[in-house]
Order: sequence, then structure tokens, then C-alpha cells
Amino acid sequence: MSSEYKALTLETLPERLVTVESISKRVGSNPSNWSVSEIGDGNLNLVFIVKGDIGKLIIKQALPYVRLVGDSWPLTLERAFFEYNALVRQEERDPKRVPAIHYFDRSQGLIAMEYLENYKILRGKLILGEKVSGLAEALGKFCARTAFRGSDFFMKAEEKKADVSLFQNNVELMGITESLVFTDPYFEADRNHHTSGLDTIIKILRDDVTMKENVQHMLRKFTSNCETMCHGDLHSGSIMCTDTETRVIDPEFAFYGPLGFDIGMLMSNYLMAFFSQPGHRTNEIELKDYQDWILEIIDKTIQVFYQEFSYLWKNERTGILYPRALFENQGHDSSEALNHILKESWKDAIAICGIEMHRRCLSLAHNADFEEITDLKVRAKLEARNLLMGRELILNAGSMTEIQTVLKMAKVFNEKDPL
Ligand code: SR1
Ligand code: MG
Repeated sequence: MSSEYKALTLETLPERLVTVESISKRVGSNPSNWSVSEIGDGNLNLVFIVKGDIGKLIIKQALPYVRLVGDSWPLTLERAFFEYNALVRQEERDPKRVPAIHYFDRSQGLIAMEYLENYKILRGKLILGEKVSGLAEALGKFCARTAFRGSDFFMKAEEKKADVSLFQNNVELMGITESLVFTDPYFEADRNHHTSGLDTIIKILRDDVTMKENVQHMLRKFTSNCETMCHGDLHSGSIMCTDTETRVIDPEFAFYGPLGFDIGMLMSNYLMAFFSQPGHRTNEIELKDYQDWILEIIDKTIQVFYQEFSYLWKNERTGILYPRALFENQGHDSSEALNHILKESWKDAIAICGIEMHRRCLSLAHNADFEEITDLKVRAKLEARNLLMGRELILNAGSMTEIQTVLKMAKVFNEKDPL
């Protein structure tokens, strides 16, 4: 392909990509037999499915602007470079959990990757009330393995530093998170919008100085604690599932940051799915059954995360931090140190969880869990529960040491009528 950037179209894609051997050998060498559809429903990029005589591929291409907003918000193509690099590392750290990559072209902002046959975006399944077996095991392990193996607990110090330095250049996407997640929800930012009827709740949040301080303490960690490589955008739209299989996609927001970041964001998106359920089903038995299932998934995910992280701590602690030379090799127990790290990261995860619960209802990019509820009174009530619980999490992150406390709190807020 030429190096001058051009966005692909349904018409130009076959002739432009058939010359790429790693693509044509998987799709077919006759471009007139390729069928192409554009399926991107995310906020940033073009995503094509290409089908040919031999097989199917996904082609993802960055646009030089934010797709959700248009060319009034320019964005370089570099996010594809960071996504590519993150996928390579995630494959090493948790094999077969992310799509295989078949081609990358930095100047075109383009990645060709495995087509996940029969998989659907998890968010859609959560809205429809579909269960996925093995979900908690897959994502608990993914979060633990990527967190542990992307840190100084495991990596060679020079490789870790080189990697931190590479991902520190993901300035634009970290900038989006810094504004849309940590800042905009808490004042009247230009790009904000919210469901009508929520003004009294929003005033409570924006008047809460202690809560805003806690959010900024967390932003300080986001900008300065580079302890591990985070996916950076691990919501239910970045996860694809069949009824039994789970894969993680879309790590373009990857950055080196706090260990609890991904698990906190994931938990938040489950809680929003939980709170939004009454907007998607009215049969009381089905509703309760599905909401209970979501809470079980959160519980299990956290358990698996702890088990896997502890396993890796015992068996793969090869980095410069808490070396065996200082502990096990001298007959000294390192489990108190592990508990300290897990406790600190859990506190961060709770705070991130609350912050994500706020931003998805208050700043630019809302989630379909709530947005697809057409009855605005119902939507406002459910979002209000979510917003107020988010506040409790941010205020009390330090004292909510057990996942059970979070799950009980979700059940309490689920019964409230705060408007
Ligand atoms: C302008 S991008 C908005 C949001 O979409 C992505 O998925 C991230 O969550 C980002 O914050
Ligand atoms: Mg995305």
C-alpha cells in the first residue's frame, strides 16, 4: 500500500488490500470475490469485515478524527500503533485472549486481525439478558495476568522502562481519559450531556468537594503511577463473547498505570449493566435472575483475579520488586507484602469504578445500557441510582475492603427512588 494515508471505503478496500500477502492469503486472491461491510459502532475508528473465497478478516482503521464527534475533533492515527503494541503484549501475557494480528500498517493506521466468528459484543448480550459461561474466569485471569506480567514484579527492569516510555506517547488517548473520565463529569464541560431529570443528583455530585478531591487523587495516580500496562478501556464494549467463550478487543487506550485500573473499570460496567436491567426486562423473575447473575459474575471475577495474581506472585516473581532473594530465599514470608499490594490496588479499583459510573452518564460517551432505555423517566431513575452509588464508592473506597460490601450496596441502591 502507498504510505499516503487514505481512509478505506467499501469500494476501495479490496483493490487496496489484495496486494498485502498476509491478508490475501487469508481472504482470497480475487478481490472481486471479496464482500466488505463496515460494522464500526465504537467512538473512534472504521471497522470492516472482509469475506472472500478462503476466509474472513477484520480490518480496523483509525480515522484522523474522533468518529463520534467528527472532524471538529482531530486525532492522529497513532492510536493504531498503540493498539497494535498493546495486542502484542496482551497476547504474550495472556495467550489467546485477544484477536490474532495478521498485518499492521502504521502510516495507514490499519490493523488486520482475526475475525471472531459467532462472537457478539458483551454489552449487547448484557442488554439482551444473555449469560456467558466462563466469563468471570476469563476476565479475572486476563486482568491478573496482564497486570502482573506487565509490571516490575515480572518484567526485566530495562524492558519495563522501555515499554513505559513507549506507551507514555499515547498522549492523545490518555488525554481523552483524563478529560472525559476524570474531569468533565464534575463541571459543565462543553461536550457533556445527560438525561433530563438528573439535575438535582448532578448538583449533589458537583457540590461534593471531598468526592472531587478523591477523583483528582485518582487522576494523579493515573498520570504518574506507571506500575503496569492497562488495557485502558475495559468496558463491556471491549469484550466479545459467544455463550461459552470470551475475548478482549480494542486496547487502543493502553497505558502504563495503576494495577487496579482495568478491574475497576470492568466492575463499573457490570454494575451499570446491573442498574440498567429494569429498563430492559419487566418480568420480575427474569429480572432478578439476571441481576443476580451479573453480581455473581462480579464476585467471581474478583475472586479469580486475586487467586491468579497470588499464583503469579508465588510462581513468576522474577522482576526487581520484592525479590525472592529478600523473602523466600531467606525463609521469610512475602504474603503480607502481597496483601498490602492487593489492598492498595483494590482501593484504586473501587474509586475507578465509581468514577466510570459517573462519566458514562454525565460526559461525552454514554453507554447503550442506559441510552437504549427510551422511557426517559425510567432511564433517569436508574441512572440516578448508579450515580449515587458511584459517589459512595469514591467517598468510601478505603473502607470497602470486601467485594461483598460493594454487591450489598448495589442491591440497596437498586431499590432506591432517588428522584
Ligand atoms: C472520544 S472517545 C470516547 C470514549 O470512547 C472510548 O471507548 C473510550 O471509552 C473513550 O473514553
Ligand atoms: Mg474502543
